[in-house]
This record gives sequence, C-alpha cells and structure tokens, in this order.
Amino acid sequence: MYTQGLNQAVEDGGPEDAELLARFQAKIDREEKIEPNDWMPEAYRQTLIRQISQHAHSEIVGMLPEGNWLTRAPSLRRKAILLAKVQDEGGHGLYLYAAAETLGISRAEMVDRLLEGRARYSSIFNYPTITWADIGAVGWLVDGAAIMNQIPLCRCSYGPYARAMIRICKEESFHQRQGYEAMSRLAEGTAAQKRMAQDALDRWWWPSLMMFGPSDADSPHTGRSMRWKIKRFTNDELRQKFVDATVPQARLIGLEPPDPELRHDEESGHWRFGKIDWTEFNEVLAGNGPCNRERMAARRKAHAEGAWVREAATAHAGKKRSRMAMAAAAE
Ligand code: BYC
Repeated sequence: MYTQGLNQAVEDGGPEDAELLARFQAKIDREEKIEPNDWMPEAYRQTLIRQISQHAHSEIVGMLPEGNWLTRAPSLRRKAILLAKVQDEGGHGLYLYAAAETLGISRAEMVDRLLEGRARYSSIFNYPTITWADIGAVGWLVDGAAIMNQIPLCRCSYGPYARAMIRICKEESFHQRQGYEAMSRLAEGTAAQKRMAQDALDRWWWPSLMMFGPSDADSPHTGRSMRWKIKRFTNDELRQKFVDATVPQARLIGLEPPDPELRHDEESGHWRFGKIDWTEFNEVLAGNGPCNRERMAARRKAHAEGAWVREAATAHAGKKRSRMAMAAAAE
C-alpha cells in the first residue's frame, strides 16, 4: 500500500496554487473522498500523517497495559477474550500504518519517530493496570472513549483512513462490551470485587476524559481539521458525548464516577462534569506520566528483538524479486 506516485505533490513549504486549494476544499465540501493520488495541500498530508501514525502507535503501545494481564486472567474464558482483544489492537495498528503509508511515509520512518520520541501515542497508555478490574475499565472506558472518537473518523475526508476505521470500529465495539460486562460482573460480585471495580473506575475516569485531547480553546489543530473534515466533532463535543453515554452505564451497575461536581442538567439533557486536571495531562504528554518510560523501553526492546525478523523478511522479498526477474528474463 506504500504509494510512491503521489502525483502533483507540492514541495515542503512551496506555494500552493489558490485554484488547486479551492478545488480541493470544494471536493471536501461535496463530501467526496480524497484518495492517495489526488492533489492535496502539504499541510493536509502532514496533519494526516501525524494523526494516523499517532493513532497506529497508540494501538501498538496500547497492547502493553492489557498484555500485562494475559497470563493472569482469572478464567479461561476471560483469557480467551483478552487474547482476542489484544490481537485486534495489533491488527488495528497494522491497518493504520498501511493507511498512513499511502501518504508517502514508510512504516520504518513512523516507527523511528515513535522510538526517538518525535511522535506521540495516546496519553491513556501511560497509566498502569494494577488489578484485574483495570482490564474491565480499559475495555469499558478506554475503548468506549475510542469508539466515540473513532465512529466519526469513518466519515473522515481521507479515503484510506475512513475505510480502515470501519473495521476498527466494529472490533472496538466488541472491546467496549466485553469491558463493561467484566465490570458488571465485578460490581455484582463480593464486596471486595465491587470495591475493586469502583477503584478502577476512580483511577481511569479522568485519564479517559483526557483521551479526547485538550479543551477546544487550547486545541491548535481542531479548527483546520474540522474544515478539512478530518475531524467531524471537536474534542469537547466528543468528551461530552462520552460522559453522557457513560454516567448512566456506571450507575446502572452501581458504580459512581469520581466527580463530586457531576450533575444532570435537565434543560440541556447533558451531564455536567468537574474541571479536568490539565496539568496532569500536560505532564503525561511531556513524558512524565506513571508509565511513559516503561512503555517506551518495552517498545524499544521489542523493536530490537524483532530486527532479525525484519532482516529475514527483507532478504526473502529480495530473493523472490530476483527469482521473478530471472523467470521473466527466461521467457
Ligand atoms: N494523547 O490540537 P489537538 C485505542 C496532542 S487507541 C497524546 O486537539 P488533534 C486503544 C496532539 O497530538 C486510540 N497526545 O490535536 C488501543 C497535539 O500534539 P502535536 C487512539 C494528545 O490531533 C489499545 C496536541 O496534543 N485514538 O483505542 O486535532 C487498547 C494538541 O491537540 C492527546 C486516536 O489516536 C492524547 N490523548 O486532536 C485499547 C484517535 N490528545 O502533534 C484502546 C485519532 C491530543 O501538535 N486521533 N494530543 O504535538 C484523534 O482523533 C486526534 O488526533 C486527537 C487530538 C483527538 C487525539
């Protein structure tokens, strides 16, 4: 899927023809998809590379907190579900790397940017999973927040990203349900199990709200991404939708989000919530969250240990190419 063509590419920082730009925007306004070989402004390309690669890295790094519990799942059924989920996340990462490659960047370059700290992954994966209930909370809240953010991405203006998101969202929906089901079982279990579920909700609630990104007033990219229909809703709009959907789910199973200011606003129909601690979010983004260093160390180790696989695959592809060339020459 690595598109080399990229017809009519504009040089970095080069002047972009006003008429091309107007035609590009008109196409987006008509809800037509932009495809890899279509002309696009360099900033649109770079925005997508940034967002899609960050999304792919999040899926891959996101395997770590859950992978931590694969050997300790409390039953065979829970282990099978968790294994399937973690494998799905790996698959999502691969579709997303492939979608980003259509913009003219290689997977190797994207991975280098992550490992060198030049690319981000979602803040949420810098928190530890310390009890089994955390696995339920990750499925319910983290995948729940992910779906809220990702359903609109199925209508993103860039074709390969939008198409990748359709399958990803189907899988995320199973992930959210299995997490909520695991939390419900704990919440209706013994007093200690219910406490464990509430404790997980207490620790994952605010970081899940932060997943949607900074408030709209502090989000430098939202305006342009909305104009280009990469984003269909702002960070605050999606965060509100998530809170509105999740508070009743928590109460249904006898749990309470850790927010004394949470109240239902009858007039608007929304759940109003307290202030998010943006200092914590910024610290996590700066690399100082509880698990940032551990996560990056795990990715670097896995990358180094996988070097022989990449070398073998490259050598195999080279051999195959030369055999095909020899066969073609002999015809
Ligand atoms: N974490 O102007 P803004 C999953 C950065 S994985 C870290 O609002 P934008 C799963 C942002 O990059 C799901 N950084 O940006 C996997 C920007 O920094 P730079 C992951 C964040 O792009 C395994 C700056 O803050 N989902 O579901 O318009 C197991 C300003 O932000 C975060 C995606 O990646 C954050 N939370 O909006 C379980 C969805 N938020 O680049 C589950 C795709 C913001 O200027 N991405 N930043 O240095 C998006 O929808 C958008 O990129 C965001 C941010 C809403 C996240």
